[in-house]
Amino acid sequence: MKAFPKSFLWGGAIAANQVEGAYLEGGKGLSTSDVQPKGVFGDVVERVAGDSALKDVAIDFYHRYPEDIALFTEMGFSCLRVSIAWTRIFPNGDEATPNEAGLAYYDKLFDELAKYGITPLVTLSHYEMPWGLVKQYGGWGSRQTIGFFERYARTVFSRYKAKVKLWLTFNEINMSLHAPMTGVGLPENSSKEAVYQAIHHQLVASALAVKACHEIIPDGKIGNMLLGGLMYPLTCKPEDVLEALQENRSWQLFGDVQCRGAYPGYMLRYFRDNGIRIEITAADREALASTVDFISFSYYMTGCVTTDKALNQQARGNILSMVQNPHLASSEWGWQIDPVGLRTLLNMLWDRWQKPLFIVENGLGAKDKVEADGSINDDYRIAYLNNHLVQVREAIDDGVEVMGYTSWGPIDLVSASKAEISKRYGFIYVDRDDNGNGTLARSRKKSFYWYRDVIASNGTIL
Ligand code: BGP
Repeated sequence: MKAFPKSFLWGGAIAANQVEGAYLEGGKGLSTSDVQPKGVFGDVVERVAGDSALKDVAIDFYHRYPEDIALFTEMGFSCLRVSIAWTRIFPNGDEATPNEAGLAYYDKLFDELAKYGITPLVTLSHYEMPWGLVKQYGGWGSRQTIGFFERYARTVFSRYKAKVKLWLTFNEINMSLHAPMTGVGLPENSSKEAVYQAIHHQLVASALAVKACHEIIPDGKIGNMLLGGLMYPLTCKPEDVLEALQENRSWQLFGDVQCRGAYPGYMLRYFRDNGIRIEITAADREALASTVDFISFSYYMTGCVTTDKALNQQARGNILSMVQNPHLASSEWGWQIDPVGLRTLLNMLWDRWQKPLFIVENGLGAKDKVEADGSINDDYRIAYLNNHLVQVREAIDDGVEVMGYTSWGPIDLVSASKAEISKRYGFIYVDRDDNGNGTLARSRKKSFYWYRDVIASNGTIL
């Protein structure tokens, strides 16, 4: 393959609640993720200190980050996507002053990355928010949460402005629509109107974070983060094509607001047709005008839609359901594998928004087998990643501006949907099972050496 652009960032992506553990250390407060021991799409259970769910320790990145960053360095990472746990900085969410121990922790983490010349890409909120804000204020259902989030964002921008230049607001913000508790801290059975109002608050907060970042870190860049849920029409029947357009708009909506600074006409029609009344103030409209510098997204799979309900053989992602594509194979979890779709999506998003794109999640969740000699021959993972990266290179040739690629879970971590570790994404194996047994020792899989060579060759070995 032709080499990738010289400035292309190569690395991996992790999230605080899936790797750190230490869920009550350093003054941290409980987050929504901490009260969802069965996964961030699962039920909420009140927690008490000392519960030993898998997530409470996760892979102990909180303590072991120097060892893990050394391994990422060995693979040649130029970028690591991490998230800050909001509850390490504001444990309940509404404090007047931040928690110094939490701030100091991320200082050490960013210093460690700087030591190896790894650029941090930092998500402000990855599938979690302070549980205190949910209990006391109703999460993003409350306008007050906008102010609490803005204070948190301004605090971390001011603290890390010399260390972090690349930021993301909310992870997969479009999932707020499908998983209210995870996204906006609302009960799962909330009305559409309540969910869209909460989403509106989150979109305003995202825009205020963009504005704050531009003020505090003038040489920084801040992007949004979408689940890139590309849907195809199952047939060429015009109704199916229209259905696919609408389905894609259900997530593009978020990007439209974040990139263009206002709600698109199709959404206003949807609100009208469904009797949904959202409170949008003049100040909100002014805030939304602060648009992102770049777009980031996750990409794992594609699906099909049709108006023909009889054809609804369901394929599933984390929480999205869709019709099976007869031309695609699936992962062990039923996620339909579609490398070409990544090229299509990159082109689609570039055509739509004309802003640089960053693929901040992509990867294959699979069960790995440790051989008697300790080796792990994950050729399936290598094939998946190789085929997707080939399509990224094609898209760059198509003229799409792609800033970089961070594969999901470069080290095994706790799955967001299942709260299990046996669904592994890593180049680095972590010795821990779904019951929390294991030494937490790290070891290199076959894909570790492959990814190292891909990065060293800037993609030419693909
Ligand atoms: C994305 C989330 C990640 C991650 C990934 C894989 O939706 O942003 O947090 O977990 O999906 O999903 P899972 O962990 O369920 O396999």
